[in-house]
Amino acid sequence: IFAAVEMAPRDPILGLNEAFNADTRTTKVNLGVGVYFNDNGKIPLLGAVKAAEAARLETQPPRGYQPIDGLAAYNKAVQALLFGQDSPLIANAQAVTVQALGGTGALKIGADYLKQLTPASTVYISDPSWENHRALFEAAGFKVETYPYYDAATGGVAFGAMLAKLKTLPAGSVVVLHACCHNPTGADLTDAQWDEVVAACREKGLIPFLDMAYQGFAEGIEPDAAAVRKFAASGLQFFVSSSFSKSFSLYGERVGALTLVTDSKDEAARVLSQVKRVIRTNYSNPPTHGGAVVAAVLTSPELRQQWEEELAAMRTRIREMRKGLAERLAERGVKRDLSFVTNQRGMFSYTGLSAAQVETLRTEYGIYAVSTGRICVAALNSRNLDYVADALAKAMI
Ligand code: PLP
Ligand code: TYF
Repeated sequence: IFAAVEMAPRDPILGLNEAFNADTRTTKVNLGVGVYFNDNGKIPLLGAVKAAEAARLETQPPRGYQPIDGLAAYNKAVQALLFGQDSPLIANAQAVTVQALGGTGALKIGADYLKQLTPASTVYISDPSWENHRALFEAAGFKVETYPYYDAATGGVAFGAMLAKLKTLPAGSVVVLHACCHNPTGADLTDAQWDEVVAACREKGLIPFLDMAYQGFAEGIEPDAAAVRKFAASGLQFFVSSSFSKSFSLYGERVGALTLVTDSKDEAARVLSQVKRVIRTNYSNPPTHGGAVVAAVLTSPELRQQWEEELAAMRTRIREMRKGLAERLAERGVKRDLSFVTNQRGMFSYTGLSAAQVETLRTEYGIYAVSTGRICVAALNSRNLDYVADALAKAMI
């Protein structure tokens, strides 16, 4: 049965890790995968997470099955992060949230459920987008197309072209939107632009699917939820996938959630029953630990405060690295306007480097970036910044 099986291509981002790990140069730098490293180049274990884990293990919790939709306290906390504690959507029980296996798992459950709801729809993702968006929705059976997004000339969003395209889409099209900290470009919409996107979704009868993988990495928990809040206030129905991989530094625990905003409590109950069926036939119910830890942090005033401070520290460090990189590139004679480096938000920057230049960075310097020119700014630190700036400046001049 396996004789004719062909080798599948490696994931363009996760595959880089293997090459990086095999590289023996001590100066190597991994700017490929989207992971936040601290200034010592380590994936942090947040103090709030450590405290919640210690408290949890102390009680030696039994390992029974979770409900199909996961931990209720967790799902409730996710809704408060997305919509704000006082949201009418929460008061009216109009939103359904299920715990999921990371943001990826949330997208997959959402995609599978959408395929049942609206099988003939086409899914539109940004050009460019996180590589896995296309693969996930295609795997769910959808045709996937793109809408214009990135303007290479400005390092910002090609908003006119994006909006014009959205306005041409047939009713019932699914539009995947990055709620903040766009991956891979770091270019986000302004509040006023989000208003126009919400209006276009309403006018054209589109199905918005917001992907929130970096809440807290741009401006803060509340401001980063601006797009989600605008959709929540619009009265439209929509999907949101949440990931806590980065914001809690819990990558391997697979902590995420899928939220569906419906029209009424009654509708929400029916939708939940169907989403549970999708989950049951995928993996039955989610794992316990990660969701329990995140719920414990979010529901304890002290741990929540500690987490917000730790998240702010990650956000601030990324900003400093952006500033440091832009300054060093300018000092090294790069003439191009570098404001895009500091204006782009979240973990990534789109450098404009070609695949060949990225290849040179790897072979000559042991600096790993995605072949599209995306670098993970959150992997820069005070020790590798000069080295990376030297190499990048040579490539950019
Ligand atoms: N969506 C986007 C835009 C991402 O960048 C990521 C990154 O990992 C994900 C979803 C997936 O999140 P997770 O790692 O929690 O599955
Ligand atoms: O874009 C990134 O680097 C992160 C991590 O299939 C990631 O989102 C990359 C690829 C992938 C899953 C996660």
